[in-house]
Amino acid sequence: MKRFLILNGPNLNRLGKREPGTYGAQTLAELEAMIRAEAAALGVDVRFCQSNHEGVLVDAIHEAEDDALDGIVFNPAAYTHTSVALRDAISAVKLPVVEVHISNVHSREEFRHRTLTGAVSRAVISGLGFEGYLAALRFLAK
Ligand code: CA2
Repeated sequence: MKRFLILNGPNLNRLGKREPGTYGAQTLAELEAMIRAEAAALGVDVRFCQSNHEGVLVDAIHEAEDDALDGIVFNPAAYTHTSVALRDAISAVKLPVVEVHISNVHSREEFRHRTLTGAVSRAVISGLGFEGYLAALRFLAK
């Protein structure tokens, strides 16, 4: 059975609590339940990690490779636009990473248009809401 890491970056633990206009009204727990249901339908295994700390996210990427997972669905959140460390971590592993953003970063502030991590990811999905995570998982599961 293929195995995937669903990795979420800073502040995404606050989903559903503020800014519903940008990120929707559903919580991280509800997002994870949706992904679990999709994984069951696809016949794949998923594990989840959310952290507000850059180094923890770097370690999670390395561990996914060490554990021979088959890919990562990654929303680096604000680190998307700033983190050379996360970009290097993605480059340092062989497994495919699909970057997901709930909002369309290209229709927002200019500082969100640049994605350091997306440039070294297999693909970037932005603006499909929670559906983006499911689309990424479906792609990786093929
Ligand atoms: O659209 C996305 O998924 C983002 O990765 C979300 C990040 C943002 O910095 C990126 O530019 C785009 C922010 C996540 C913050 O999540 C919150 C959730 C609820 C309330 C406040 C923030």
